[in-house]
Amino acid sequence: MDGWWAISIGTFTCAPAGLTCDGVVDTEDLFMLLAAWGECADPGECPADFDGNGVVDVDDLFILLVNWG
Ligand SMILES: [Ca+2]
Repeated sequence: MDGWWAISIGTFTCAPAGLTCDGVVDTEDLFMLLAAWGECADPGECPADFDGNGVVDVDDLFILLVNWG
């Protein structure tokens, strides 16, 4: 489990699971994740797909919630 977690974090220049890059994971990031929910049209341009599996789903939501705050 540590493997995919580290790879996911390594792709970000912001805080882990911080989609707005404002230094905090909050409702704005949650709304961005929900807006991107489902299959990624372009997996290379899918920042809410934290685990990199090509789909924004409950696993990515869990990662966001773990990094909340
Ligand atoms: Ca995913």
